[in-house]
Amino acid sequence: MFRKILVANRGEIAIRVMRACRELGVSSVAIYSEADKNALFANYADEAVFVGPSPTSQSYLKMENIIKAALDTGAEGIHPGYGFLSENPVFARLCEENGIVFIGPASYSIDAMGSKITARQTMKAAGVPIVPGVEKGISDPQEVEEIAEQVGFPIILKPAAGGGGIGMKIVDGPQDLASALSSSQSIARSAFGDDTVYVEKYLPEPRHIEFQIMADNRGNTVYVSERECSIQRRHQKLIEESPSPVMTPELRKKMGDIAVRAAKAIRYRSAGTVEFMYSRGNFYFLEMNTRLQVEHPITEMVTGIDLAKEQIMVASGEDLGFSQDEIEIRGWAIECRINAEDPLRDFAPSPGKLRRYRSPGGPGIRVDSGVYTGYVIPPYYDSLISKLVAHGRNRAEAIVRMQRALYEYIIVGVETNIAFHKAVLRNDRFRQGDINTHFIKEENIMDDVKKVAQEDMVKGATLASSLGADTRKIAAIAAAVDSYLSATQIVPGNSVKGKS
Ligand code: MV4
Repeated sequence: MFRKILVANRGEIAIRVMRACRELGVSSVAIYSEADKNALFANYADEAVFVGPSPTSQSYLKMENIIKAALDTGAEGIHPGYGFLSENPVFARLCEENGIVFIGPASYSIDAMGSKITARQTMKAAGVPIVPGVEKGISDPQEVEEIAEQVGFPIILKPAAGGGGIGMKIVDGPQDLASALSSSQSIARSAFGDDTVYVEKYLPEPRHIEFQIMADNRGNTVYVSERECSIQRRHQKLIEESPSPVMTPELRKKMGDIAVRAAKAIRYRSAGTVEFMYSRGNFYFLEMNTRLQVEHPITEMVTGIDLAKEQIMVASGEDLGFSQDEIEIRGWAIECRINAEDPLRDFAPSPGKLRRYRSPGGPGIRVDSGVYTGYVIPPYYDSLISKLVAHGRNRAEAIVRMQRALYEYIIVGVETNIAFHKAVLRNDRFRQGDINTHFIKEENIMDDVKKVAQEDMVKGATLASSLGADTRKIAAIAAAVDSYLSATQIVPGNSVKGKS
């Protein structure tokens, strides 16, 4: 086992990994930027190394500084968390070259999943079902049209070097092909420096279901249940749950075995996630993420497996601590990503000082966060305040527990997306588990977000009044809120337009 690990990340995931280190008796080293000098994670670690005068995310991308920090402190391993350098094969190789263990997969595996086209080729060769389409870059509209005639419209164009939906174009017929292709290529060129685009059959109303993989150095590879991540807005996941409402034991085994086959095809080691698109009873490989994901806590809550500790143990050379048959799913877990964003202003980031912060607790609640009362959320990084996780015996109990936890959450000083989560959790279709990746638009969730915000405001004013606060002031606040909300008209497409 390692004596010391450097965590090359920030915020909640840095603390999450440091907690795993502490439980394993491993000393932890934080790296921090100017903007994070008062952050909780930097103070939680046993040691902290300043790596960035620049208060931007560049500090967490400067490979040489991070390697130097590890060598100077004697850290034998580096855990990259998610984002930043977590899926950068150059960094993984740099660690290896400096005799530092990259706590994740071998750089070969990261390379293999880096390009969406080579990933599709590799998966197809391994017998993993992929979406009908082609496994090479296309640049000629005529060629795209021939493929579309084969697989049938609608099709979707995807940048090979991309991800997260950037540059994707859904094409309903030949008349839109040429313009869609050139648009997708130019977005890919500017966003990824590579205009290679490939084609897939467009799947109607797909669900995003992903399988957690855990593998050791000797090839022991298991799937650690699945997660449903269909509640997403502009490709940003907002609510995830495990297990998936659509899963059956038979389908779980079928998809899980395919996910293991995908991992073995690239000699995977460590924690990873195989993403599938599920549509009308069929499932298809979408991509594989070669990192520990944001939403890993829901898997930990239903299986009892500590994925961050398993990653560290496997990276230190130990075999997996369990076999496939020993993995059991107990109950249900839901995660809400609590972001400092204003849902009434098109989810605009809302950095700033947390004047008051009190996180929920009680039965079945886990809060992974890196903030505290008085902390200033910087504008340079993602807007994640916390991951609020609720576990129950079944989905209904997990939902009502999450609603109770959201009611308890006190965050004063920045806007948050809590009203969004309340709106989804009270939606009948959501409560029936009938969701897909277009759910937010199909259910006009944003209209209900406004109602939730107004209800909360009235409840707050009523409570304040019953506690003896000055009712005149409350009336003035309520009037001001009303005029603000009426000024922000929610229009289709979730864009919020103030009155001209
Ligand atoms: C798809 C798809 C339908 N058919 N692929 C890929 C990235 C992921 N975040 C969403 N992606 C999709 N891939 C096929 N063959 C539907 C989605 C998708 C989506 C695509 C474009 C615009 C918005 C979307 C929202 C959810 C899912």
